[in-house]
Amino acid sequence: MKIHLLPARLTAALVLLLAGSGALAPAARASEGSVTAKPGGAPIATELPLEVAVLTRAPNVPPPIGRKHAAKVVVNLEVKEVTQRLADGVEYTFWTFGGEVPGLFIRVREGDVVEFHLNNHPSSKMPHNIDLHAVTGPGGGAASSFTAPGHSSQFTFTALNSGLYVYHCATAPVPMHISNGMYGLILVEPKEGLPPADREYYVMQGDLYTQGATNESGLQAFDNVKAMDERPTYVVFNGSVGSLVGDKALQAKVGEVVRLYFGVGGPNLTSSFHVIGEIFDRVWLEGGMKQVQENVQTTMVPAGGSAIIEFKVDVPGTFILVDHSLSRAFNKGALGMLKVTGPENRRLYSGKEIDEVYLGQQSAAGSAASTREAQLVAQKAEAIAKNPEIANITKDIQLERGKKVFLSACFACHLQEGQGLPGVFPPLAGSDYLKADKERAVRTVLKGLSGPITVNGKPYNNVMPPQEFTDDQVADVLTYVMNSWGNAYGSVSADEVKRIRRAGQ
Ligand code: HEC
Ligand SMILES: [Cu+2]
Repeated sequence: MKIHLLPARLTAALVLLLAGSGALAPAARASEGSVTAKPGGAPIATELPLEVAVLTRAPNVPPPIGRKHAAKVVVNLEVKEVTQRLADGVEYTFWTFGGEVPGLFIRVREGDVVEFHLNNHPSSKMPHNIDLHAVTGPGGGAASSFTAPGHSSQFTFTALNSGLYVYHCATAPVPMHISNGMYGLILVEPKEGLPPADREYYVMQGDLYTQGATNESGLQAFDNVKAMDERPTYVVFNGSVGSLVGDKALQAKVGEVVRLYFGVGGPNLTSSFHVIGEIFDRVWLEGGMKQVQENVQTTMVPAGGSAIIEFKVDVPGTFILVDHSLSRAFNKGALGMLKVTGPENRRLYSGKEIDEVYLGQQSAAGSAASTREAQLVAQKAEAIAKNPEIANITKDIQLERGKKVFLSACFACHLQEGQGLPGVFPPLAGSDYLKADKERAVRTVLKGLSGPITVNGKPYNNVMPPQEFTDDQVADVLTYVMNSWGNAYGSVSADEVKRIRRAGQ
């Protein structure tokens, strides 16, 4: 890690300061070709042939480089904040390098000059940057890449050292940015290249901290207390539970050499990486190029570290990728599959598929059951919503839940009886502005509100910050507000909030 051990706020200020000064990492030590650094952050001048990097989504890896000379490689990486599936019935707002967790795989050659463009999508709510462990220079590029939503940053570095390197966001609070999905791998191939392999795959492990318990349904928010205590609710491969299971399993044929580029984003846990039923023929330890260990059962990969793992598959069947700290695999999601097809070899192994009993709820049957359960829960919710008697009780529960949310946030400004403060905070009780437009009220809570408005004939021109709540909580609090202090303005459902949230992204 190239992050200074400073309090979060100071680090952010530092990063901003460095970004502002446009200081370029002194990474431009000439290695090959004519490479010179100009002062003041100007791009590194070079006569090298130009190439645009092919970036791939996990579990795919860009093709081997094949070049015998250095090149100037342009990398375009876009940061996007996206809400998507974390587990069956569970959604999470991921922050991503390229719309994917892990971030897109980058492949260059030792000695290449890399011109890096980090683009932060206009819909992002947060600024982000990038620290590539392959960079020699302050913050691994973080100092030159702090990028506000709708902006782009550019910096250039020379890939001096070959190896498999982690990259990650280094914007404060750093553990939150990483946990939310902001990590990936960059492979710097040695000049002579790597030995050929029949299959190359990209797998990365990360730990997530949700406010709800493991598998609690709905859109889940980040839980900072669990993160500080290093008590993850999920530990996953490639961004979600089941990302490498069933028809998304990795594939190979008997006799092929499989190579895994494995990394750990963390932010906190190390991985005891193991493939059930295989022995790693070779492991490039810690992602370095010199130490290649043979016949490894489990390789230890640190947070912010990597390993290159290679093995020939000799018999058909399903091989299970795990973090051998097994509660993480069997209860929190760190489990994937490699399906090998081809002829049996009875001399090596007598046959019989890996046991469903061994895999339990993580087996194909188990994961089908979770999917079915999520469907049934959705059906039940729909049936309940249609039954008027249950609907009334449901609404009462919603009002009580909404009141709790109101008392935890809104009442600080709008006051206990929703009466507001003349000229400063508009009233919610009897508000014609609230009554007029339900969707606008949802957007107000999700995104905040500023600028001149008129409520009950009186002008207000102040700022309401966005409120960080789940879809359920937003629906509950607005339903409460719309049915309290004499208001009778109808109700809001979590589905409506979800739709409006999506539309606004
Ligand atoms: C930090 C203070 C603050 C908090 C907390 C706050 N608001 Fe507001 N709210 C405001 C201000 C200020 C405005 C007016 C903004 C403007 O002038 O453009 C406003 C406007 C509104 C409006 C539209 C105007 C109206 O009176 O109908 C609604 C609805 C609303 N807030 C609901 C909520 C809800 C629900 C919560 C809690 C989830 C909440 N607010 C939390 C300050 C706050
Ligand atoms: Cu970030």
